Amino acid sequence: MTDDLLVLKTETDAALAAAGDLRAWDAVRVAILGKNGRLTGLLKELGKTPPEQRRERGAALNQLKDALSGAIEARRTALEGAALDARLAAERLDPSLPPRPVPAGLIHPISRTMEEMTAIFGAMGFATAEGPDVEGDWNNFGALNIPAHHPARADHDTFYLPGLDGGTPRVLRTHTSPVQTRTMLTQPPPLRVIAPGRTYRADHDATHSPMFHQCEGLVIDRDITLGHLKGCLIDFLRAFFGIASLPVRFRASYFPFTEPSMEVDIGWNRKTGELGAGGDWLEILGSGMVHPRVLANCGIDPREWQGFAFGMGAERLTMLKYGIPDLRPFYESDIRWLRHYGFNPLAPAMLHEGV
Ligand code: 2U9
Repeated sequence: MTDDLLVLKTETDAALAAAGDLRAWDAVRVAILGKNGRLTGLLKELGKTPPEQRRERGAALNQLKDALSGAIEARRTALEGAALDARLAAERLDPSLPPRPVPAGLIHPISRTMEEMTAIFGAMGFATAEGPDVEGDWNNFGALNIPAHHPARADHDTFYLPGLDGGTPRVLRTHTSPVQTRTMLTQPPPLRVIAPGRTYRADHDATHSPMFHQCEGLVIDRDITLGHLKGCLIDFLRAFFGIASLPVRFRASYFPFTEPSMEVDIGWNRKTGELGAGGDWLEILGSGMVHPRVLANCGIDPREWQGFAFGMGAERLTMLKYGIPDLRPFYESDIRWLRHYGFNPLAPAMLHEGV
């Protein structure tokens, strides 16, 4: 090998040895084998070599090219191995270490209320049922004895959506009642279900949100009476608010889907806002015996089966239970509000006495 080729070999070996990572290695590779690299330059000059020396020079250059390519590849393998070793060392896991305290998310108060309702009614034997937010007009209104021009429709401020294939308009459910409609149509009685979920009404001010949460309940069996309704709701309210002696009052009312219908009040102190005593009454939910026409609409013979139903707003119950004064922050995702009113997900909800 001529001197210039020996120099190139020595300098390349030194540069490769000095390249400490793959980026430096690649710079060496390009400087030698690249389009404008030193070896590439020598190969291009071969044509200018006098013909009598060309054969020998060509063989020497080829030999050097093989040697340099081999050295460059060997260095790459070594650097990649070292990089992998370093990564494995840096990322080593010790599964026996105790968990680090991670910043935990908090349970939204509405979720907490829905979980508590599910737990309390679940302990009384209620199953939880769910249904779609977008409903057919009949499931949301017709089945519930609210026909097309019934004045109760006006109270519901309904969001309408176009019908499928030009059919009747669909609605964003204005209550979770269509879940019970679906349950009655698909499951034979006796039934005991609650339907917690999102509901929608075109109403937006300080005390109304266009999306809110309800929990409704339905019991269908033989020989169900108003006494069952009263006992069930009194037990629920005392368990939910954690007040064993909470006063509960039933007041005659009207809903198209129940007959008779009753609104339910709990005792509180209007001045202090304290629940339980104080001589004042606060409306908290609605209820009634399922209207025979609703049973018949859903394929259940009202001469054989009776039932009761109830409905409550989760926001209202949550605000009263936790002393939350304003409805709007429920939906604003303000992290300071959530830190204040949220619940630790690792602390299970306590069931109060009476359940
Ligand atoms: C079927 C039959 C009967 C559900 C009921 C109420 C009374 C009621 C309101 C409470 C506050 C809605 O969120 S709110 O504005 N609900 O007063 N709901 S009885 O009755 C049904 C449901 C389904 C098949």
